[in-house]
Amino acid sequence: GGFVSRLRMGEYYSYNVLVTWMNRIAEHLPNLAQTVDIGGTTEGRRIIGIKFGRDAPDKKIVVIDAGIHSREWTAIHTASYFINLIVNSRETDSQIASYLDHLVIYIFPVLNPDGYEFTRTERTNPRARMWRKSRSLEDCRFDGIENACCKGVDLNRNFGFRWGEIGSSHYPCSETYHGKSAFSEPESKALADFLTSLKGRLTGYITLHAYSQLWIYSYSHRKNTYAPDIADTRRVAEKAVAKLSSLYGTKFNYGTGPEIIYAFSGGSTDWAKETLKVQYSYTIELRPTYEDWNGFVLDRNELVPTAKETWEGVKVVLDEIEGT
Ligand code: ING
Ligand code: ZN
Repeated sequence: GGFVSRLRMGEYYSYNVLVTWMNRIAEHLPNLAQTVDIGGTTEGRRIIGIKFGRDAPDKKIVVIDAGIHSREWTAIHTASYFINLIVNSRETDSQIASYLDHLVIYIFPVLNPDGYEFTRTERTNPRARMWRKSRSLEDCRFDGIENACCKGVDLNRNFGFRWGEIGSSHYPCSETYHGKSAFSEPESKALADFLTSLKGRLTGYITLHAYSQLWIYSYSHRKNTYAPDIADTRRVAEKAVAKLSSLYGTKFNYGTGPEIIYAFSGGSTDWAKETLKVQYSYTIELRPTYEDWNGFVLDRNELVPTAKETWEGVKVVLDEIEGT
């Protein structure tokens, strides 16, 4: 059959299907896209993303990722939706055409493919769908009763800014285990090394999570601690959530972690802001609100609207970067 760049949206796909799809896009549209491999995972998978836009030394770069937490399938769907939209609307949507002319955009739909495949395929453990961490090999620590050993590191607690300070755990069996040391995990190290290689041109870094309807900026380890350009960061966040709401009325809060959800450290966006001085470094928590008890499992008919409204917000950031 012919080349089909369009993936049917509103559904979940295996990591293999997503990678095969990205490779086909790159193969058939070499002037539009290339795939990138930033490193391997604990279980030996490759972390693959797609790069849009012709590279040039003066072009600003935006990186969007999802799936650092495996159970957050809606984020993975949203990143896939962005890829699908860029590929299939590039000739009909002048705004997307303009982004492709002026920017370089990387999208990594699944940063933690080991965890994602575990949530998809593990049948004997009924809690596997709710797995958040990587699938790193067991670490052990005495918990007061016994030497407790567990697999998996919370990759969004493993980055090297204020690592282990707050909102994470040194117990390997915890959901928010921060790992043995900063960047002890191949997945977080791969992303950090990749982002570092873009230094100077990396102007936007957006990581998609679920859930709580939040637009989070730096810094999240302590209240009233900001980067010097906080006024601009806040202005763009406010604008983005307003634009996002305009589609279906979905309300997002914006602020730092301790302002709107909880203090935590070792996440990717604070590290990118502090170490790489990324102008727009945002963590987005998609639908639903935190009041939903089972927000990782979204009704399928909400998947496309979730992605669409998020794209409205992301476009605000892209427009700022394109215009600056
Ligand atoms: N939420 C983020 C987490 O890593 C977060 C929350 C991100 C808080 C950034 C503050 C700053 O815990 C999810 N859903 O993973
Ligand atoms: Zn998350």
